[in-house]
Amino acid sequence: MRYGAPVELKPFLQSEATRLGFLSARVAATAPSMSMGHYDDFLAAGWAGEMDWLATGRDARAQIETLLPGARSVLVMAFDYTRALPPDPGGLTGRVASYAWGRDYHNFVLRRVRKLQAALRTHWPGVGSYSSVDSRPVFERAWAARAGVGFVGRNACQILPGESSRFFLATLALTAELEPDVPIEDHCGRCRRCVDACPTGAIRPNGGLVATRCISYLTIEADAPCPEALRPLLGRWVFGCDDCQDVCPHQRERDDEGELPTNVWLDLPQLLRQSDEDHVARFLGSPLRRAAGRRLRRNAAYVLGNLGDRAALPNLEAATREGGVVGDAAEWAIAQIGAR
Ligand code: B12
Ligand code: SF4
Ligand code: SF4
Repeated sequence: MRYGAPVELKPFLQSEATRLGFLSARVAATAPSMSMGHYDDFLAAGWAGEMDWLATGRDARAQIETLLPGARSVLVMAFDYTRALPPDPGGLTGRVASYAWGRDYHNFVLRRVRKLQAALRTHWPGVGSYSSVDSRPVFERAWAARAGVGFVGRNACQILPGESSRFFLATLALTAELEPDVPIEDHCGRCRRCVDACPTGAIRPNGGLVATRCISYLTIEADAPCPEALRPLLGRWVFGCDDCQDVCPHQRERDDEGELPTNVWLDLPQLLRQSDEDHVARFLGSPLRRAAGRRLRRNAAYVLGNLGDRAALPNLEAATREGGVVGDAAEWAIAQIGAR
């Protein structure tokens, strides 16, 4: 058999993936091995910042066979999360990036991949598999690019031309050799909208993201205080950022039907007063739980400083007593408000 697996396996997996709600499911071959040039340059430039797990997981990303011995193919799936932005309530609120609204995608996307794995085990018990949704050392965007799920946008996102980049990636490495799909060509052309729109200048005009300048890194991943020069540029982002996707022409109209998503606009004084325990209880089952309580309190203080409203002063003054990164952020915010 040409591809070393029953020819029906690929269409079976693709139709199951569609039935499970995935927008796209395409195949990449594991050979030749993954080119790690961009990744190594990224690490060498120090753009991983505090995300040391990007360095420790580097070799597994280069050789998926270390995660699944005998891996021959990777099925790469896209799960759409496009939703319309609910109206801005104004006042002392901060905005959350759309990928983190509502329930935690790590759970509901992975659950679907596990169902696909169960179907695979039932019908093809001899085929080994290894799944990943964001939290394992798999080079997901590179597999997606190789499978042609989307093209690599200048903003570093995988983008389905004319459709969206608002989708999660899920991968299923397989020991079966499936017919690979082909990559899709660049669709950025001479567009530079994301480069111009990025508040912190994190997107390099010729590609590559300085992650340590990205608001998503600064608000979610970094424990350290945000460099002072970047704090005003956070604007109202309290968790993640969508600016480089919002301006991209490859976004279709967002569906605003159905229930309004939760955790879109957060009340900042409430966030600032929230203890670590309250944080864990409130954001159970939400991606917001990933940022420790103190990171969200710190971010809330930065955004309050940017809003410049004196009504925030009592909460900020109380937050200075916490000291550390939160106290520092609260003092900075008070000075910002005073300067106005
Ligand atoms: C670390 C990480 C981050 C970091 C660093 C992001 C980055 N660009 O490296 C931070 C915290 C900043 C981040 C932010 C976001 N992330 Co993130 N993140 C990851 C994670 C865990 C690893 C990414 C990684 O390996 N980075 C290292 C660099 C080298 O890799 P890369 O960007 O993936 O590289 C590709 C391209 O950028 C390109 N490239 C890299 N360098 C260069 C240089 C040149 C010159 C050229 C031409 C190309 C090029 O080649 C690579 C292969 O295609 C993945 C999940 C995973 N396990 O892979 C999710 C993942 C990439 N993130 C995701 C999401 C949703 C986001 C945010 C949109 C969240 C938000 N709204 O705040 C932002 C988007 C920011 C952006 N513009 O990229 C999705 C992306 C889905 C998609 N459609 O692309 C992923 C795949 C998670 C998932 N399973 O869905 N993220
Ligand atoms: S997510 Fe925001 S800060 Fe990060 S690259 Fe995109 S626009 Fe810039
Ligand atoms: S905004 Fe323009 S340059 Fe940036 S990713 Fe979209 S198409 Fe490419």
